[in-house]
Amino acid sequence: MGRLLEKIDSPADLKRLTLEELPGVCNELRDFIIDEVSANPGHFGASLGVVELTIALHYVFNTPYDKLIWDVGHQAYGHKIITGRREKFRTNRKYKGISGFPKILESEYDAFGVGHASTSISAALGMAVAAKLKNEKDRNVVAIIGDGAMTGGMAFEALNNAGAGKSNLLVILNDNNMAIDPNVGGIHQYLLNISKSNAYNRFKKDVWEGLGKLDGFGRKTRDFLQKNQHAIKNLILEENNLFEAFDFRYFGPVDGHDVKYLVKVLDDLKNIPGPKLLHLITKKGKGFKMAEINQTTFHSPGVFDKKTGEIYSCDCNVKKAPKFQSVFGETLVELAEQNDKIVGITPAMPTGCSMNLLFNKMPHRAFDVGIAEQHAVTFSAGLAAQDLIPFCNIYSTFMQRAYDQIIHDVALQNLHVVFCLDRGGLVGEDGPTHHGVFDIAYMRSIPNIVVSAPMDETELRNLMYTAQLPENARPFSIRYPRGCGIKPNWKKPFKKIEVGKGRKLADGSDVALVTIGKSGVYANRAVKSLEKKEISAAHYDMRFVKPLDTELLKEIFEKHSKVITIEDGVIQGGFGSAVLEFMVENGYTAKIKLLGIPDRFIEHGTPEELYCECGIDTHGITKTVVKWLGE
Ligand SMILES: Cc1ncc(C[n+]2csc(CCOP(=O)(O)OP(=O)(O)O)c2C)c(N)n1
Repeated sequence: MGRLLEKIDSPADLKRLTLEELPGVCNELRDFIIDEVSANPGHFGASLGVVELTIALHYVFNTPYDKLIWDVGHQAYGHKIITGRREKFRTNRKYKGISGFPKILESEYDAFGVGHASTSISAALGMAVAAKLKNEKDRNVVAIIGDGAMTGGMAFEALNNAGAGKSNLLVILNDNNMAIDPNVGGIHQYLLNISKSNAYNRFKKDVWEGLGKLDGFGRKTRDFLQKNQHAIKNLILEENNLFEAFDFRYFGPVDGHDVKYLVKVLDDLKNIPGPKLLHLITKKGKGFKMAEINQTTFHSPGVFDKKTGEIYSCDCNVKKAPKFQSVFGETLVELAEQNDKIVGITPAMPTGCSMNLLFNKMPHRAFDVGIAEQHAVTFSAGLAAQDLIPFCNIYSTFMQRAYDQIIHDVALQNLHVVFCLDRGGLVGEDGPTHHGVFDIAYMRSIPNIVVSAPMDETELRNLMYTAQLPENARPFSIRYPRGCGIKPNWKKPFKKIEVGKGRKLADGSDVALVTIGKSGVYANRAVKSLEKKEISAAHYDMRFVKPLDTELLKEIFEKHSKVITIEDGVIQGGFGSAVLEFMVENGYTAKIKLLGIPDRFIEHGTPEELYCECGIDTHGITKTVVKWLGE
């Protein structure tokens, strides 16, 4: 580790350095991130892109009294490292280690917990208003938001609100031209245009730098800006500046990799009242060549060689079974080839969910709508209202954003939208902000909708096929987990699955294991390990949470006096609850146990560690059965 960084245990240590030493600290911080993340995987390119900004922010602002709110938070590794977590950083994203995202409970420097995009300006505005109400006039509040996160509606709701309120708030727009995949849409184009516009460069040169030369970006600049608001505003309005239209003062674009210049700029902005937006141009992956070139892959690359950038892939046993994500992507292309009504919609996750396969094959039938889950759902509803069949793929956790749209725009009108909920269940290292554990519960309470979860990739393929058939022209949700399935030979001819029909996978007499989705894989293995203990367990994979297979449930409750439901979603209101409701309503009196995610937030760790913690892996299920039968 570099000699400067090793002495930085808090921002106070950073502040002891001279301005001239800051580029050196940036180099060391960058090297540290490369060393650590190449060996202990996590988000990568985004943190490299904000190294200079991170150093400048903590150098200029009085953190933790001043509040920094990082949008999404995947870019905050540098922030964590210089705010007392350098040593702990080797536990980043590990079970019981520090979180990969800012988290209030982890550090006083983490002003706000994040993980989902586009929340920073709202939260920062809340804090700025609170500071005003509490008469804390000297408190600065800064939101740092990427151009990707800026495509989310919430960011604009907050800009709209903040501009009207005149609160002291600085929004830093970290514009690297990328989300995970290349950024899309009108805002993206607008930002590109302003960063290239001569008028803005002239503004920067004449007004900003010119004044800076006079007084080092100090008091005179501020006085000038305050006195000449009108003139400056006019200069900007000539260009119809979007942020000025929200009553923000716009500054930029500025090179986000010039740390000394950033310090000067931030120092000036600190004392200018009202809502301000500083537009920085940065490069995602800055300083690591492969990450600069291949920005999507190096968003979160896994373990890699820190010299060559070679990625040691393997979060998946490729030889045995493909990822659910690849199965989704390939199946969507196959179905789209057969049915020209099918279109694909993703809110900014084409690579993550593998819809990029459809983008490559049929770009006119695939839509990346930006980080805009609510819009993605209602946009899909519009397509469906005109007789197309949208496959709207949204990660389970991000679908939480679009709950009203599912109800109001899709289900109420009984439109034929196929929701593919990726990353269902415990996702692992991303932790509680990203676990997809609520969807079964939140989907099953909605009328009209089919709620399904395949146990393996063949089932996923067949459910996708089933969902687009004309006879199933209604809202249809298919949730599946991250990672690999279990079947090497999944690509068989499509087979229709009857909606609301489950299946019996094993006969048994001592207990019935009733599962949904991938939990069936663990239960299946548990049945075998129970056999060795001379316990005879039946196993039913229900496939559908809604409509439930009532015939199969009748069989289960008639044959079994002990029933265990297993799901990788929340127990409250989930699949087990549905089975329990059925049991009570139909007068059955079996002893029933509901296994699933308990009523608390599950932290981060490997999926195996977390499934074990919740007792829903093979070992946990086996243990529960043995104990229960022994009671
Ligand atoms: C609501 C929501 N949808 C999707 C994501 C997944 N996601 C994480 S980072 C990211 C891209 C963010 O782009 P940007 O804000 O520009 O930051 P950058 O990575 O480019 O620094 C996306 C889509 C998310 N975190 N939250």
